[in-house]
Amino acid sequence: MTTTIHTTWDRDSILVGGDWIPVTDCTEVHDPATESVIGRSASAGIAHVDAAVAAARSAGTAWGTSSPEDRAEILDALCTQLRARRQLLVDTTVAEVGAPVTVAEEAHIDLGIEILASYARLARDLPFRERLGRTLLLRRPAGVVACITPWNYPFYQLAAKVGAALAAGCTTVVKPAELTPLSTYLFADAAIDAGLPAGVLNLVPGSGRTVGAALTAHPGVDVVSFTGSTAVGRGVAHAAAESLTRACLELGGKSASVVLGDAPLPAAVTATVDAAMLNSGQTCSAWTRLLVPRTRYEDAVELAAGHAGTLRVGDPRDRATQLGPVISAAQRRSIAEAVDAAVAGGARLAAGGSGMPADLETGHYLRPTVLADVGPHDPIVRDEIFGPVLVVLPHDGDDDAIRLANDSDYGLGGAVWSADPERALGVAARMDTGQVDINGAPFNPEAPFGGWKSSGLGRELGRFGVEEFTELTAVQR
Ligand code: TXE
Repeated sequence: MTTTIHTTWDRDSILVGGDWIPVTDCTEVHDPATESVIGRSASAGIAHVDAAVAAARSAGTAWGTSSPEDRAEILDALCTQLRARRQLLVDTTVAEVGAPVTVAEEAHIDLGIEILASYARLARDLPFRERLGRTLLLRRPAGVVACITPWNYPFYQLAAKVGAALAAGCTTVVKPAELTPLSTYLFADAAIDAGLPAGVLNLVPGSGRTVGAALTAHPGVDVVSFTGSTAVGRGVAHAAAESLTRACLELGGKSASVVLGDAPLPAAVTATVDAAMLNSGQTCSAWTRLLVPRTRYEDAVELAAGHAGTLRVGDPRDRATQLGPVISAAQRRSIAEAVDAAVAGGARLAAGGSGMPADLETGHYLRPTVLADVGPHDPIVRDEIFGPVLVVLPHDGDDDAIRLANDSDYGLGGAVWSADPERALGVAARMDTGQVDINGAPFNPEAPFGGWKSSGLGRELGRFGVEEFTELTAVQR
């Protein structure tokens, strides 16, 4: 195994069938903190998509029939190669996402590599052949997986999709978000150095409307794995339905953190604020609705506002920074407009607001914002804002809290806080959502991740994530 680390952020090629092919169209990559150009990425066209899918199909025969142990070894080697590039991956994530360096380290890069390592374990442990009475059940690779990733956690999302696909024996065509393609190039470099056979991973950066749409509708693609907005996700599902291509969709969220009457309020509120503001609020499963007992409402608003006010916003390269900028000027504008509209509609601004932090002039920054006195039908309570914005609502007991938590188009994450673990579990079991954390339990990278309702279709991570990329053949004997 050799390790050749390409440190440049000037990447004008696509990866097809193991070859880097230069393309004429490129797009600039910007740093959301400095607003300056930091690099370049290739922008592929439709013909490149066709070539990438063809390369993935032709590599599929050998990769799909390789042993799970061989695939696990390559995944382990990929982790080793990525660890050798850890600092570069962190620097790249800070630069292209604007994530604070500590968040880039833990939540983007280390967690992404941990997830890949878990897929290596699963490739070894999963029953790809299983007896069911007289039947031998074969769990076989589904074929070519198109992985379309977003800009909020580009490396982590890529690891979650590609790792599962490779473990299952699928080949991949990857399209990163236009705003954040650079860490995906580093992933591809690492895959090559790890000895991943040519064509198993193909990389075609480019626009969603051309490359993304072409992949989604491509007859050579067997599964589309998409993370992004609910609006685009619906379009992906439509296009995939034409050819009955399987679509795994990880979309938006508006998750509730439910504080029950017996919960320690300060711990529950501060943890909810931290979760809502993680990655500048650009986390699909963020707890963006805080539901607290009506009798403790004012205390909760004060605690939330006080804690939000202590969070340090600024240069993502400073280790003391807790919130960096949001991804783009357009994203900043849409968040600020949502906050202004809420305030104009009668919401109380308990912390933050739509303006820039006083000490910052450049960069797409916002202050951590807490809004109170909002109603369950207000857009700020129903819509995914995807910025550092938390709303606080009162509830009148456990049943009412569950009703409010479930009164959402989304169902991705959630939390319950209580001094009584059984009571918390009873509430969690009635929340219509993909994941619920009780009393701040840590993230489990092997637990299924995905949504109910408009939050998507299918599950990522762990064995459930691998199974999304398999087909079943039941052999009767
Ligand atoms: O997402 P898009 P955007 C939400 C969040 C955010 C909003 C808009 O609320 O404010 O979406 O972000 C590709 N066919 N999330 O506009 O457009 C695109 O190139 C196929 C939540 O950036 O959905 C990118 O690679 N693909 C989310 C990916 O889809 C298409 C994370 C996501 O971009 C396409 C990101 C098409 N027609 C945004 N059009 C989460 N669930 O975490 C675009 N794409």
